[in-house]
Amino acid sequence: PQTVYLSDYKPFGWRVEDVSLTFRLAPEATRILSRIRFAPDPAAPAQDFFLHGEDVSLIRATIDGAEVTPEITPQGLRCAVPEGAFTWEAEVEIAPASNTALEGLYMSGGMYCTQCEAEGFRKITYYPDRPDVMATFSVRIESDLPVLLSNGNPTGSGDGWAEWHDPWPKPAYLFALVTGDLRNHPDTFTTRSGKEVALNIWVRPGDEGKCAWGMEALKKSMTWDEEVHGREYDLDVFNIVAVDDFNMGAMENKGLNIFNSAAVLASPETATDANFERIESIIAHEYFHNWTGNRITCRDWFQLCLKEGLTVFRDQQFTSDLRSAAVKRIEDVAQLRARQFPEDQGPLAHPVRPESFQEINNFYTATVYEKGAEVIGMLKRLVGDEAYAKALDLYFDRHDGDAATIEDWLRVFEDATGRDLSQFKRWYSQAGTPRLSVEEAWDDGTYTLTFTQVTPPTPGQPDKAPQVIPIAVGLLSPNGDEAVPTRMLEMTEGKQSFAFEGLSARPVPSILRGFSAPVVLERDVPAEERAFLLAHDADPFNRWDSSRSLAREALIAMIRDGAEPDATWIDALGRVLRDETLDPAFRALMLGLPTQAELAQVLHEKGVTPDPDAICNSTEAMADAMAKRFEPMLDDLAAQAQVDAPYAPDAEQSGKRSLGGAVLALRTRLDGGAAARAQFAAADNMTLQLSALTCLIRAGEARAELDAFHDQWQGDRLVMDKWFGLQIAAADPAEAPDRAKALTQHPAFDWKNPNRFRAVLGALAMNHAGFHHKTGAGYRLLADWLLRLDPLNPQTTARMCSAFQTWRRYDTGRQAMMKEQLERIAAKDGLSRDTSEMVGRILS
Ligand code: DPP
Ligand code: ZN
Repeated sequence: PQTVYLSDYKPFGWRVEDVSLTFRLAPEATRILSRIRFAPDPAAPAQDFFLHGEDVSLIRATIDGAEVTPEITPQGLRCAVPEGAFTWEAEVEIAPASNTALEGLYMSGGMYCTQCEAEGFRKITYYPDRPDVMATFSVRIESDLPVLLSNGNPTGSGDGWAEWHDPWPKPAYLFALVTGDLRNHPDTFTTRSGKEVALNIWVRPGDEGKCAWGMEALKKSMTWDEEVHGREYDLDVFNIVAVDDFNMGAMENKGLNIFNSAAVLASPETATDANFERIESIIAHEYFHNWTGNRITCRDWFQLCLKEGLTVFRDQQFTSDLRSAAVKRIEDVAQLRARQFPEDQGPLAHPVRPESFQEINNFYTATVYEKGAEVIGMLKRLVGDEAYAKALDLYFDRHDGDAATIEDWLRVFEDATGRDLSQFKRWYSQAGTPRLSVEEAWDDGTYTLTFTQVTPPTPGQPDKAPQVIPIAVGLLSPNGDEAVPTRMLEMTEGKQSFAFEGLSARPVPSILRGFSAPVVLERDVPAEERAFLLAHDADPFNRWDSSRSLAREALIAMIRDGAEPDATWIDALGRVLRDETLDPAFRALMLGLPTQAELAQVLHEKGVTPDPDAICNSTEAMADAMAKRFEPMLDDLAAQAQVDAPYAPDAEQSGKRSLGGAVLALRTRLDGGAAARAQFAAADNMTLQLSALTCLIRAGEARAELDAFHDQWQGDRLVMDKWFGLQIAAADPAEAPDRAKALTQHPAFDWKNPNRFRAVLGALAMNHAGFHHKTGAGYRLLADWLLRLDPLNPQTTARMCSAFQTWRRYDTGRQAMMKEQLERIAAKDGLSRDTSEMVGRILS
């Protein structure tokens, strides 16, 4: 396969003035007529006229009305063209019903839908399918299905047809079309300049009752972007469609967002609090793309983080404004450490702005998205909130309508603030997680912190230069008061000291408050000092992190040295739990132990080979010790977690329910499942039902409840995904591979549906000790299914190969077994470009 390099970027050579498309839809033979006006790009004239096109049959093509015979390749076509402007017309045929890759135009549950990001439009017709070619689109859809949707505003419709026009120039990856027998959940929104926008959520018949939350989230997002960034919506209508078969979460097509149904449909009976929160943030994310992504798009796919990092950062801010900022930050950092750190410290490590790829779909990663958002957070911390707002205004002013680059983005900040960001830019070009170590000195009223940063080598990048690291530090007095409030230290060198003067006593430092930079902080902090910070730190993130670190260290001592659970930490945690002034959601987070994968990650960072069974056993023993120790206060905590009002998925109620869930998990270790069984029987919402079921599965006591749950929910696809996933994710590791294997034989295991496939095989990969079962059964099962899915759906297959990315850190026996499976996949004839790139990188 061919490798594409950032450094090879060249403009297309023509501008596209206008595109008009006619779709005559039929499952096996859809005809698409295109009429495209091309004009030479005076800034970048080119010789070679090449249009992308894959899996499309050309019926005929004309230039200015005269028939032409282009040279067709598997990637597209080449054609001789006139010197000036010209009109290209083509008729092609495609087969949406046979499109199992879910990229381009495909069918799902009787409806037609599209997914064009990143390079799916070329499977619809011949076109310069690159984000820097922007054009206005007019679309005519001919079909006898009742609902016919495309981008922009509706311009006409009649029996069996509809027409749409999108006045905003856009790249082809934002094109969308949906046709089906759909039901509508309508609403309206009036923008602050008084324009009325029709809002619709379109779903399959029967799902109408699951749209209200998504609609509320959409209206909140529209208001937030007006209030915070002055960004208004710019069309007469905003459509969202829920689709069952979808490779990702959702897609920000202009005026026609298409969502995985799991990322939009919710009702209290069928969705958990966590589902509701996730839906709210994905709706916001896709809506925010209207400005950061659509009005300002990316010049090429290497700039993906320009829209994704920024839009994730925006949706994170939205959630922290609507809910609890402290809780949101803790959740985001926990996710970053769980998903991005392993990527950044393994064979798949790549810069936030990658410099080469074979298949761009493999770069929709935690690094581009989540680390990309962290980089923007750092920029905001370094320049300050006011300058950040000013720079964003300038970005929207200067680049509206552009296909922009990271250089453009940074120049806006340089121009708005006068700062030189050339060193900051290394965050975009250097892969790997910097490690930050700290030494402290105390001398006569002056306290000095000396930091050293080291970024380990990553594939293709043996040497790293120092990065700018904003380090938020506060100092506590011995009595726990804030002696020096949070100060943003700006580290620019490999080793650098910062002094705090005029202190009356040696302080205790709280370092990297709010997780001010995506680094690993390496500091051997005495347990008493962590316990002190756990009790007194004014920064909620660091308070949580102190507890997390204590738990981590206690668990590592158990895993490595067979130590007993650390009673000192458990007692310190108990004092926090008893503090009723603290948000229940925060207390629930404090009760959560590090995941087993995180412990494996930390052991690896310490140079220790992780033993999945020991990690699992120690975690169990720790949770048992916590349950015993906290037993006297469980009743009180459960009472504080009680919700008396009607169900609402807001921050307050969901915080209480998550504390209640954590308490129930502890209680189940003491009562054999009695309380969980009662909660399961009485539950009138999915959060309570599922938290009870999880406890029972972990206790090995869930047979009857799993059957009851199945019977109750077998008609609901999204709830059945939970039924499949949970009994694997929460299974006893010794049984997880067999359980997963048995479920792949279940009649409802529709493996061609990405949600169902992930529910089973993804859940197996999430059961750390189960996936790493010493027989290798977990590895074999996953590889079997990846091999089976690859010819149908390369994108989802490739994404799930990352379960193997940490293979080198385990013992030689497990390494050999994982390697064998990876090599078995790599050796498969006709393996997709997606999967072959992923497996190749993982093995390299
Ligand atoms: N651009 C989509 C999103 O992140 C993913 N295809 O919203
Ligand atoms: Zn996005």
